[in-house]
Amino acid sequence: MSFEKRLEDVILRLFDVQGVKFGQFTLKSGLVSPIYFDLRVVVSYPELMEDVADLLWECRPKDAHFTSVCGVPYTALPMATIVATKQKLPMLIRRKEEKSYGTKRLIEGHFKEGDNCFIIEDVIVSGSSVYETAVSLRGCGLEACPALRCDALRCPALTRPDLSLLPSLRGCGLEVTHAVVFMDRQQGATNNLKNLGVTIKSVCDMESMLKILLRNKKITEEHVDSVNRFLKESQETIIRKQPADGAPDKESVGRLSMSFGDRVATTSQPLVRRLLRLMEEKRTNLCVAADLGTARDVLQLADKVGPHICLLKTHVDSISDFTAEFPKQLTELAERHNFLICEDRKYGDIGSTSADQYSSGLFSVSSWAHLVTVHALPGDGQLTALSDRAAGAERGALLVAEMSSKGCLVQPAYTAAVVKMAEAHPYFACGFIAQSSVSSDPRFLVLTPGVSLVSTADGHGQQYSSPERAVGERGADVVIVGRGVTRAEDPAAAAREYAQRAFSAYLQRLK
Ligand code: 5BU
Repeated sequence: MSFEKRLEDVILRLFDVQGVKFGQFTLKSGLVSPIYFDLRVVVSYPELMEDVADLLWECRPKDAHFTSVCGVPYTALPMATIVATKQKLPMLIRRKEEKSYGTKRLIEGHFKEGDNCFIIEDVIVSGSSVYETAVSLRGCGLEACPALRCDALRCPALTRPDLSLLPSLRGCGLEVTHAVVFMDRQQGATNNLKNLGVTIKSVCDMESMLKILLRNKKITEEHVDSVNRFLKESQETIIRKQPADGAPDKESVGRLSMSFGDRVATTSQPLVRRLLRLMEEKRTNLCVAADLGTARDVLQLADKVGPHICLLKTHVDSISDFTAEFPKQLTELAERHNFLICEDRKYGDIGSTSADQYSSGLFSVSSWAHLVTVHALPGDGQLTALSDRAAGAERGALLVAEMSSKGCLVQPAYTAAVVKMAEAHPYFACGFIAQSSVSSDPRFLVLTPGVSLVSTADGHGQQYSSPERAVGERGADVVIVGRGVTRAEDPAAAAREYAQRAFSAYLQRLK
């Protein structure tokens, strides 16, 4: 029997056992809906339950390789169990009760770093339950992972998703890229989840279910009209966090409304995790652009501003007396003051050339810079080439999505394509250099240059705004300040002030 015929048969049987109801129903999101789709009933009808599970499995993305399956508790658990046993696919269970990641297990079942777990869910409205499950699966392993405290964190599993090549380190984060749901209520979940890095496939949506029920004279045109009216008015759902007591809280989940600390669990990219933690703990989201001409000056500046920054940005090819000693000393300062280093090299050539520039030559950037900036222009071959040269070290790239300079040629379509490229390479792309909130994905950092409290322009195209504007209005996570600090009479005091103002703006944004 064709998929469509089997779906029709399942929908009609579900209707007969009251899996579809019409009336007034308050959904988890607070919306009052004229229709309720309730897959919980299938546990009483084993054949129907098996048919639902079979349809779910058939809708999985055929080009992706999954190493485990996890049903969102509780309704989807039996269906995930059927899929797991029929397909001989290991299953994981996410505990619903545990709120924090602590020492108690949040995920039951055995898994290893980089395993790609495929989520099964019954119904999606905003997608928040799938999101919570994805966060647990992505983050839980890492929190529990002893590798976090040692060099094992550098396991290739976390830098490239090539599962077949992995050594067997236990306990790192799971990849979650796809979920299959039975019913998409067409209220924004697919888009919400896409922004969080989870692609959704659905067996059925409201529209096709209503068509089936109408065709078979189970419902009337009035039913269809009332559901369509409701759907039209309530398409823009947002994902809400669910506190332990079950009541939705007010905070929506997206980059701008999440704290740096909460975002740690949304990604398994080790450098992003480290920087988010550092920013939260050190209470700074300031990057100083150390644009000075000699190694001594850059090192002196780094020592002075070190206590106030999360990141130091360099242009090493502007340092007249660069030697291999410079990165060594800078690394010592970074460790002493707890900041990371970004070389603003803006690679932009074919992959092979950029990779050579990155990992060899006088500067040997890959050996010391945690982050590098990259133009997306050449295509993503450049990203994979750089990532290969990073050779499993804790490294990443920031993609230039927009520039601060007047007359910059970047167009919105280009920026959107840059964001897409990062989404396709989350193991190496850590975020963006941008002037606006180019992505709401909490896995990515947005860093904004062109910040100053003393100038509005520099006479050569640079355009400045304040830390408050950059963070509060434009959506920067990190502000990049160069001359506002380097040319200040007291660079340490200036850095302190920029850091305080940028971090206050971030705290204000969270409110
Ligand atoms: P300033 O002195 O605060 O203007 O320095 C800004 C730094 O950020 C400088 O190192 C630039 O190379 C860097 N930058 C920028 O200003 N604008 C951009 O769009 C990008 C980088 Br990308």
